Amino acid sequence: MEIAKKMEKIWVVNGIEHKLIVDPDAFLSEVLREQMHLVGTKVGCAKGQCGACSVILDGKVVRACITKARRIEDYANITTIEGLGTPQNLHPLQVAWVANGAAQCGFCSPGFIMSAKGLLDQNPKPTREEVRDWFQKHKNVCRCTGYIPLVDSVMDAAKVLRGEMTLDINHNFPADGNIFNSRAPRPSGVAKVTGQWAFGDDQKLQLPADTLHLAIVEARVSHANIKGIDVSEALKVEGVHSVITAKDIKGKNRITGLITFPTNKGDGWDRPILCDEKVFQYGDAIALVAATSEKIAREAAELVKVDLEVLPAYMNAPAAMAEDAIEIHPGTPNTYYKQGLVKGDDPEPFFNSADCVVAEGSYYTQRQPHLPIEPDVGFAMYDEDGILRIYSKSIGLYLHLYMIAPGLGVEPDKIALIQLPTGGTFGYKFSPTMEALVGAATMATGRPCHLHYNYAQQQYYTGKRSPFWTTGKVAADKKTGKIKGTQHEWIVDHGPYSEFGDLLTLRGAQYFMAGYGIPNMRAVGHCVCTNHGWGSAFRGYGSPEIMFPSEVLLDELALKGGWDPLELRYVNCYRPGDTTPTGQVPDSFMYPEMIDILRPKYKEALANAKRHSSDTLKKGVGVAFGIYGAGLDGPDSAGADVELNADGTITIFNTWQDHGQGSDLGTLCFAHEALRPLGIPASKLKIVLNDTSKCPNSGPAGGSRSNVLVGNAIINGCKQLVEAMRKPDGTFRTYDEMVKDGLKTKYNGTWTQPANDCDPDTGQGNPFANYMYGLFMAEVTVDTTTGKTQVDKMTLVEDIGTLTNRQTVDGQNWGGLAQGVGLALTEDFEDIKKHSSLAGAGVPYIKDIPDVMELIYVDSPREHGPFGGSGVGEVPLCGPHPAIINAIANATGGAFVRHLPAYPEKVLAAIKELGK
Ligand code: MCN
Ligand code: FES
Ligand code: FES
Repeated sequence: MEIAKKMEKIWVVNGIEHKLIVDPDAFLSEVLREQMHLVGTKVGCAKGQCGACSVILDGKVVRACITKARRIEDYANITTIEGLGTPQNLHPLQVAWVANGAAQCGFCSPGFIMSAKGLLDQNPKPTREEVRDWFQKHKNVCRCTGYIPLVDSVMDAAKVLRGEMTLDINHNFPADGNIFNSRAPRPSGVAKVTGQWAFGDDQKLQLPADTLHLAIVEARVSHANIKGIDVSEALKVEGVHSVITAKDIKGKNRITGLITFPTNKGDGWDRPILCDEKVFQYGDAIALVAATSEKIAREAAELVKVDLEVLPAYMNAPAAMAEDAIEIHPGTPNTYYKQGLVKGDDPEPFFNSADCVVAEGSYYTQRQPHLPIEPDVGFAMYDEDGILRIYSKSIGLYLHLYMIAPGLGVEPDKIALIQLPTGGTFGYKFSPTMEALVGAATMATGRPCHLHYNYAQQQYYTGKRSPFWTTGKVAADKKTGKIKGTQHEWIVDHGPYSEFGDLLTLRGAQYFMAGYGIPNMRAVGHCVCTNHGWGSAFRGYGSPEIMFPSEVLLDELALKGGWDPLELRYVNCYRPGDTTPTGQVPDSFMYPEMIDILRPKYKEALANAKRHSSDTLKKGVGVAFGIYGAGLDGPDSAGADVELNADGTITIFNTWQDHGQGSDLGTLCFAHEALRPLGIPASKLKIVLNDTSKCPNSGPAGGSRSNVLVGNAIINGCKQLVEAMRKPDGTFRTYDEMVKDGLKTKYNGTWTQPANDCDPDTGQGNPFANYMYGLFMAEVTVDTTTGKTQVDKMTLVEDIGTLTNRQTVDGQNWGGLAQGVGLALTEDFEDIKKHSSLAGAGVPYIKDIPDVMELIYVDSPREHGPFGGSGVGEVPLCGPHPAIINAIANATGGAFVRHLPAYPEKVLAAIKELGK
């Protein structure tokens, strides 16, 4: 018999003495969360890299996930977020976090707030730089906010604590109560900053005692045939309930990839729920162990033996396209979708014309990892009506329902999907991840089943940004700089699963040279199946991948033609009479005005760069456009219900899924504005979001579509209700009068965007009703001895129509720009081992992100936007990386890094190349 030795500890937790029996090797985070149920302390990386678990131990900020219980002395004082403030009595740091919109998804918030408390206890009057140094030292990472509002909040809280200012959470709430187009804070703020917003792993501890915990039996190779699975040893482990394999799945055991175009050579049914015949990528789920705890399930999963015939693994597109490569999905060629672009005349004559300057180059954008701080999580259970309810971080609840139901073998009306409070997705949850796994486990066991990925699994078994390999050519009139024609070819490495691969490939036609009125364009793109991580949506979805070659190529053209890069853009940008690459009339023509706004700042930045460069520290300035359509292609639509309640309140129902961008606040803003005739205060509006059994289909929260699509649907529903309530004399019926007059009290609002699909051969069409436009400027310092680049400042001039909420939009932009810095310089998921942690994959810490990111919005209400608004979520990530690469080239006299990320060695190589 093995004796499980424990230890007695007496700790003072949040001011109260607790006698605890602990496992000496347990981490403080485990004791706090699992034994004391203090789930305000979040665990992200569990490796000491993200600071989500920061608490104060005897006056020092520590990361609880790497602090062993045995090392903590008796009578140690431990303060967690629960001991800092309560919803009724918030600490000034928590107040500032809410008032400044610093909690987006909120997963990092408790850790940051505890870390900041540790700083202010020591230094009541820190400078901004000292705050940044502190968060850097304590490894606090935020993936949503770009860090600026977090530093603002610490500075504000410090002033409050010093008695120099007062602040309450409604500091930014408009005096007239009209929240649309204001800086009102989001309703979920208080729950987030007190650690009470219960994420999926927090909810695990609240599930009934008969819940089973799952672990995945993972593929540890990238391509193989499965010859047999032996689960006998795993089943012998005490606490193991069952091991689920493909044989236990009732349906077709496939998740459909939803083919968009008939020209796709695959059928979309290529992703197994549990691998049956083949392994297609590292980390693939081969079986699930269900046990009484996650620990037991994980240990037993290691005992499952899988007999594999290992096959050659094609880890990038060129390898999978080689002539001797076998088909990854037998029967479907590895290159399975082709997209063309044919606009105007053949541009070839311009490439050979003496009147034109021609530039060309080959570029690569990497497999960027999303790096949310919260790893993937979810669970399933049967309710009393026999409905299989699946809870996850899904940002496409209805979409995923239809993608997984046939594979599981369950009728769509017998399954419901519900979104959990979500700690960021940045698009990876546009793909189903574990929904079908927890669903299959509950169907096989009849019990609630919970699954929690560790951070390595988050990295290798959720989708990534698909790498693009692009070659492009552009010809411009020698005298005027006017672009005459372009040609490009792009190859998409989409990993083994086809989902949305054809749609992603189309983006390569829609956004190459978007923003410029170019008459003649030719291009072809291919989508390729490989054995590296599967491709899923990532903020910008195709645009950052293709605008990188496009916007860097433009700077290469400027250098060759002797033009200033900003002025070359001014000459060519959209003006009335121009059309987009797909032949559509743009919905806004603000670029000339945006360039006029930026020009003086650009000139000043160039002058500064010249003035402050030294022999080895070279400063440079780069600009770029970034554009994205706010919607899914074609006649995309959304629904939202609006109901008048007996007590006079009004409830809005929709599935505007919340990554952290703030669908709660967005819903309230639109509803309040549309219901203004009723004079109802925002406090009388209720929201019911993100449960397919209660809310209509609002479509996925991807393509920055929700502000436009769901916003318009909410307005439509509210207008229907207002009209029904209106009496002939202009006053409004009460609930009782509506019932008496036989009128409905619940209305379904809908909206469909006026758009049509692009053609797979020519790429021509009017795919979106609303676009978002950005003009980016990066100021950088390049150390020419090490190749290291520091981004000193970002400026973004943006045209996104009317703002629904200024604080939300600022937060979206700072966060997106920060991810652009990572895309340009540090982030990748290429080496499966090295890149399977947050730090290993190059997540930007606070000192990697500039503290100055200036945002300027132009006034340009949209015809088809809700109260004039377009989207915002993705546009800030469409152009920062080419602006940074162009700035590096500007600093170094033309060293263009064409292969991302621009690691120091690549910058040095590009500088060396210049000398040749
Ligand atoms: N908004 C606004 N005014 C506008 C446009 C938008 O105030 N003119 C607000 C909206 O009300 C919403 C937010 O900005 O609260 C984003 O709106 P929108 O651009 O319509 O995008 P969605 O709501 O559809 O959200 C999805 C989008 C995408 S596609 C990704 S990826 C993304 C993102 O938003 N991932 C995010 N933002 C994120 N933010 C956080 N914190 N975490 C993520 O994972
Ligand atoms: Fe502890 Fe990341 S540092 S969870
Ligand atoms: Fe910081 Fe989402 S708010 S990670």
